[in-house]
Amino acid sequence: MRTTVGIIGAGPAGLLLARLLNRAGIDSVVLESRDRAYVEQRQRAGILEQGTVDVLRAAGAGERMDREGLRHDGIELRHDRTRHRVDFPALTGGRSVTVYAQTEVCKDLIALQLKEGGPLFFEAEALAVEDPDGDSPRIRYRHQGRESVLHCDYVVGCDGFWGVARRAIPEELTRTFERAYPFAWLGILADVPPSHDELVYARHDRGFALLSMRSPSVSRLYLQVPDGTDAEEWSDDAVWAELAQRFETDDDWRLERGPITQKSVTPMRSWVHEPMRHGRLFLAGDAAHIVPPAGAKGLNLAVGDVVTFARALTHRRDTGSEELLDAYSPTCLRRVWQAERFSYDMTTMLHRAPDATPFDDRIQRARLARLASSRAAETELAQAYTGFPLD
Ligand code: RFL
Ligand code: PHB
Repeated sequence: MRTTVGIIGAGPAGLLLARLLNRAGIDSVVLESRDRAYVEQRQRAGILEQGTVDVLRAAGAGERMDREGLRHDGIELRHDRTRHRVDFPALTGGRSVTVYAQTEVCKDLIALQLKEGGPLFFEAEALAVEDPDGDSPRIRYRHQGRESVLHCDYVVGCDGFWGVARRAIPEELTRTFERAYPFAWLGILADVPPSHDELVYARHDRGFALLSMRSPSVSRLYLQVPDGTDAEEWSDDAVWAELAQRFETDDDWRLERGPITQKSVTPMRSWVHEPMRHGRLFLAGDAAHIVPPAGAKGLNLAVGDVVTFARALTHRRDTGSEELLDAYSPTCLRRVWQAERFSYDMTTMLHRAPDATPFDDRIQRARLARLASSRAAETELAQAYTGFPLD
């Protein structure tokens, strides 16, 4: 088989890339190792930046998002039983975010790809990328028990943190930057209307908690737990009791409880792989960078990468110029590092490290107090949360 762009991975990065290329008249083939149901049900991100919403809409993938997505004009920061709302449009000249789950983005893009796009193979595992710096790189893959080769003009590794694409880049040409955190998130889905109409990020001496949602009737909540925690260690009652303590306020706000339908633990890391390109192999999304989820940036970064690649390749086709393809890695990395910085700031401001000293606690409180009293500090958070520009 032969194609212009071989895409490894059908997460948000790979699926959106296939859609953008299809709209530009460039053919592609997507190889995904898991089955369709798995990809459509994997619970992950929930927040789309304004720019992500605009991209999905322009790609003709925004119809259900516009109907069912929830526009959010702010978040609440909570600590020491006090509440402070950050008003995004007022601080950013009208920008907001949208609550629309990654599962739904993927379902919409898969349906469009199967209807209008090029081939998308599930249960097709890429084994290796070969000859990435030659004129015609290849993806060796296994599908339905048989090994085959996909010949490409370009390969884009959208295969996430555990993927194989980046292994094709000689180690001596790469550098990775990493920060591991000594805690994780226990995430739950619950059949109960969200207890607040906007997201609540809470700092508490017992640890961080986040109130989010999937719809007007389904809540998504997270608790900071020690690294290595098994979700089964936590009974439903224990989860609700802990959440209630961490969200407690001095007013009459109450946490509504309901049946928990899913429980899982997510480890936390900051990680960047440089460069994001080697010859005709490009990396996009979690294959090249991971952020801790407190900044809600992972999916939005993946979108930024594939928009940058699709533009660069379209420019190459239309003008013959390699200029934008050559700029791919530095262009993406500028935005990636801003998101890394913001995600690190949110994580360290809100989570309690096991070895936190009284000094660290005071600094966290001072950072939160600064946000509640300085428009400049709030503006910085609002701009970063609603999204860094794509260019
Ligand atoms: P994905 O989604 O991991 O997709 C990679 C795909 O590649 C496939 N694959 C292979 N396919 C073929 N051959 C191989 N050898 C393959 N190896 C892997 C995999 O099966 C998979 O389908 O990466 P992508 O597309 O780069 O998307 C990145 C996002 O998924 C990720 O950054 C976000 O989910 C991060 N994230 C959040 N991001 C946000 O923007 N806002 C949020 O609110 C947010 N919350 C979160 C999050 C991530 C979380 N977890 C679980 C890590 C909350 C959580 C709890
Ligand atoms: C989510 O709804 O899953 C979510 C929201 C905000 C975050 C992380 C996750 O910062």
